[in-house]
Amino acid sequence: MLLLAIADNIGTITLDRDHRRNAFCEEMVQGFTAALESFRSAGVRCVVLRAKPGSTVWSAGHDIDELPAAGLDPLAWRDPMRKLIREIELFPAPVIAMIEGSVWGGACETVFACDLIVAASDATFAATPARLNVPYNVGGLLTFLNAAPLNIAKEMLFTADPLSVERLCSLGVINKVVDKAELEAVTFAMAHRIAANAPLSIAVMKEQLRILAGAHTMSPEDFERIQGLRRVVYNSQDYAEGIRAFKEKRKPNFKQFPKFP
Ligand code: LCV
Ligand code: LCV
Repeated sequence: MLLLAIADNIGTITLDRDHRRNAFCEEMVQGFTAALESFRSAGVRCVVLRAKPGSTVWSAGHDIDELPAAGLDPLAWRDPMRKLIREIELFPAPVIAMIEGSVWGGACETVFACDLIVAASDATFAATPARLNVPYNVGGLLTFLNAAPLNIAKEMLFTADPLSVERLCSLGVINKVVDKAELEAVTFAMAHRIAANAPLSIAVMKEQLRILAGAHTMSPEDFERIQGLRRVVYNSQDYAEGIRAFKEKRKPNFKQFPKFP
């Protein structure tokens, strides 16, 4: 499900699960963990995360077939995508997301959790919890908030519409947008620049920025209220309907409305 390579202190992970549009399943995430471990032992100084050249879908996000039935938190701490995002954030060298094609759902957050994003000009990002009636989790929403202005995060999350990388780059969400023909050259040039600098200083600054970006206070009461509200969603009929509709390849018919202030 992943192709790995190391050259010039740069580790490359290529998503290779075309038949499921590179949806992230548990087995794929286990492969990520092993790959990053091998990169760490090899002293890799920069990681490039990419899809195969010419991909029209970079990743379809969380593997919907692995979402739990109603009643269980679909994005709990041990969920594979949550684990993947933590691994990217904790890896002691920069991870550059090299994007071509469309990016969906949890894959948007995965890319936003990377340190740098270089995208081909035809790429798009679509956040999809509202399309499936999934109650995104607090840490995940913070990743969106650290990547995009609040109103852009809301537009992505509430409309579930694909946003162009041109627009996201103009908003500072994406580092560089290039013609597809230059995507590899520009990405790896940046990776080489990083690999030529001091790995220790970069690793420590990356960890400091992770801690600073996550430094938000929240009262235990607020956290418990959020978890209670999320439970209403993943316990709902509409949660089951969202997943069923995807599997039946039809538009979901959401009927439920919030009964909380
Ligand atoms: C499992 C899939 C998937 C998939 N899982 O090809 O962010 S949250 O909260 O929403 C979070 C829970 C999350 O990330 O949920 C996943 C959100 N992702 C999506 O909503 C994208 C769902 N996929 C699509 O809209 C289409 O597959 C795209 C537009 C990505 C590609 O369309 P295309 O016509 O090229 P198919 O739809 O025909 O997909 C090929 C096969 O991959 C499966 C899909 O069911 C199909 O399987 P079959 O060949 O068995 O029919 N597939 C696609 N995405 N996320 N399976
Ligand atoms: C002492 C100097 C310096 C200098 N200190 O003229 O941000 S952090 O964490 O990195 C932080 C710790 C920090 O700010 O570190 C300093 C970072 N600065 C740099 O890396 C820039 C170093 N300097 C240069 O790259 C060049 O000096 C520039 C491009 C600024 C100017 O080049 P130019 O050819 O015009 P010289 O390099 O010939 O410098 C003239 C004299 O000033 C000294 C330099 O060693 C030289 O001394 P000598 O004439 O004795 O050879 N010098 C320059 N910068 N930051 N000394």
